[in-house]
Amino acid sequence: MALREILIVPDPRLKQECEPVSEVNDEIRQILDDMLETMYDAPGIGLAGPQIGVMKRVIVLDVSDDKEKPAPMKMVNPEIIWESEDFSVYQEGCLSIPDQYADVERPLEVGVRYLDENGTEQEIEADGLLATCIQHEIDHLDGVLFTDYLSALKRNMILKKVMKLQKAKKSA
Ligand code: K1U
Ligand code: ZN
Repeated sequence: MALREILIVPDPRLKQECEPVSEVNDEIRQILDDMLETMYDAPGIGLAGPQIGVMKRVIVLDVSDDKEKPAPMKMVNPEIIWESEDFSVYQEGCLSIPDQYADVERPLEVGVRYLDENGTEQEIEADGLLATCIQHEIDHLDGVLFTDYLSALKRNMILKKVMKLQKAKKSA
C-alpha cells in the first residue's frame, strides 16, 4: 500500500468527469487500498479517485467513529439509484479544500448500486452521515465540489482562503 498526494483546489482535475471502470482487476484493487491508506492518514471519512489524480469512478469511505471497529467501504462505479424526498443539512469539509467547512443540504437517504472489490454488484440503502459522504464522493467523480452548492461569493472566498493558506504553507 502507498500514500498518495491529495490534490488541492484549484487543480483542474478536481473539476473533470471521471471514466467508468471497465474491469475490477488488481490495478483497481491497488488503487482502492492506496486510497483507504491515504484517507485514514489525512485523516478523512471519504476519498474519491480524482482527489489523488486517478480519473476513474472509484471511492472509499469509513464513517465509523473512533470508538467503533473500522468499517472501510470500497465502491467502483457507484451510482445513486433513488433518493429520499426528505433532506438533511450537514457541515461538510473536503480534503481537497483544507480547513474550510460549510452547510450543504442533500437527500437524507439514498440507494446506491456499485461494484465491490471483487467486481460483484452490490446495492445498499444509506442514511445520515454515510448518505451525505457517499453523495459528496460521487459528486467528486462528476467534477462537483461541495462549494458548488454555495453562492459564488462564498465559493470564491473559500477558494481565495485556501490559495493563501497553501502559499503560506509552501513558503514556511
Ligand atoms: O471527500 C473528501 O474530501 C473527504 C471528506 C468527506 C466528507 C466530510 C464531511 C461531509 C461529507 C464528506 C472528509 O473526510 S473531510 C474531513 C472530515 O470530515 C473528518 C476528518 C477527521 C475526522 C472526522 C471527519
Ligand atoms: Zn471532498
